[in-house]
Amino acid sequence: MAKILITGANGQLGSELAAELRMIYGTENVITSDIAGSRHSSDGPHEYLDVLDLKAFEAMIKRHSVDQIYHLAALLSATAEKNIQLGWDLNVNGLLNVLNLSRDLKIRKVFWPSSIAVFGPDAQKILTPQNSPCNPATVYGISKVAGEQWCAYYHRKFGLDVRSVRYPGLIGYKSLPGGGTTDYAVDIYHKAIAGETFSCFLEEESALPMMYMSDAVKATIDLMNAPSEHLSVRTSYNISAMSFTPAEIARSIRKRVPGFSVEFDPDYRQEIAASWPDSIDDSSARTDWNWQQQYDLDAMTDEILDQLPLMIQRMNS
Ligand code: AKB
Repeated sequence: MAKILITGANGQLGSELAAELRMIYGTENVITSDIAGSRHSSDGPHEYLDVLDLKAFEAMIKRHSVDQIYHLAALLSATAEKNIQLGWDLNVNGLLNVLNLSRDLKIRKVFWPSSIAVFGPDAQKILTPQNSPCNPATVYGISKVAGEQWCAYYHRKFGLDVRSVRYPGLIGYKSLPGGGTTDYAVDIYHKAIAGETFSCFLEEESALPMMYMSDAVKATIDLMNAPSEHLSVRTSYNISAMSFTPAEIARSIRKRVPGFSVEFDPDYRQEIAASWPDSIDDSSARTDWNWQQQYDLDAMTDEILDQLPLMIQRMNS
């Protein structure tokens, strides 16, 4: 039976991925860790871990006989832009700790998230191909390009089975994101159900690739379960599900919440968004490990508008 460690598990992706992995592998076989938030979890084993603390990291892997790591601890794009040094340290040196420990302690499989942020203004904007130039305009993007190259290097040089996808913006209702440029697409649903006007920090027509959280969890698990010999990409796979502008998500919400209004007040995050692709070509993922999303924009909107009020009610009761 696998023994899995998730770093940065209190984040938006980590909390949902942990729940799914615990369903598959059993609660006790998935250890969650994080530097932020609660140091304990009633959902299963959880410990405090700073991934830059190599000794503590090594001790945790040994203590739990971990054989798979999902390394999610990172700063997202908007936060990294405000804290360049921490963005680099956490995103790159944290990953190097994972890669070195995984090689030395014979970890069987590693998952590490990259992002559409690896692409910059010179990449093809529409249906950006897997091998488009990676010349990012952000600290976060630079850290992801470096990370992809480190993953490919450790695979080539040491045979480490490290796998990765370039996530688009991830949208879920179970927890709030922190520090991303695509976060507006989560916040907008909260304002819609509260009956409030949403102030959007991106321009009305700023298109970005996006994905519903349950598709992101599915992609992660599908990739980790794929036979190693099927994987032709050892940097990171493009994956895609949908692409929309703030105006389009607002229209989708208005089908269910007719009076919903949005104002546009773009800030520094608009420049980050403008440097990223509008949409992504993910044919390598579809060919190599049968990637297939389940949600489009309206299906996602329906599910979030159904589930979010119930979740808020549960949290308040
Ligand atoms: C962000 O906005 O920083 C992330 C990402 C696209 O990687 N959601």
